Amino acid sequence: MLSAAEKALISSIWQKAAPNSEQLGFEALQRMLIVFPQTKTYFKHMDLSKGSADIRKHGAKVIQAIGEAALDIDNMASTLSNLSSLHAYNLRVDPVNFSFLSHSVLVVLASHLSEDFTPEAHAAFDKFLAAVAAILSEKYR
Ligand code: HEG
Repeated sequence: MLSAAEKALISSIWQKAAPNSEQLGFEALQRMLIVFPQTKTYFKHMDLSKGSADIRKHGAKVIQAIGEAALDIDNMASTLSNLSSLHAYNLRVDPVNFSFLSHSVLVVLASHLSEDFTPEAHAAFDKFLAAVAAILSEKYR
């Protein structure tokens, strides 16, 4: 459950990140694939060489979905419902992998937003990403 203060922090962080979101998404996805190489098994059909157009394109899609959830936090479950079905029924992404992506997104936000990414903002965004992951995992099995 996100408090009103946490929702305000998430919204403010997203507003700062949004203008550069495609780059952020690319960096986060690339970081996940390098730091947690077991995640590569889901992307065998893509060019996973560093800086590839596939990583750039997919990273942009992922961060856009995170941004849509952030813009309408109170309706996150319905915003993400189709993606939840996709990940559970079609892609069958083991839910453990969501924490790898969340970690990577947090590191990239910290590196881009620097002092704006306060410990309180970090905590709120971590909680938000955990909520996104819970929604994307809830139809699994
Ligand atoms: Mg997923 C597709 C979002 C975690 C593996 N993911 C997608 C798509 C979006 C998305 C928007 C495109 C859907 C479409 O084309 O209709 N993914 C998304 C979010 C998160 C996440 C928001 C977590 C916050 N995904 C995730 C993780 C893995 C994964 C952790 C695996 C380690 N996603 C995955 C794969 C595809 C998508 C394999 C299909 C890629 C393709 O073939 O185009």
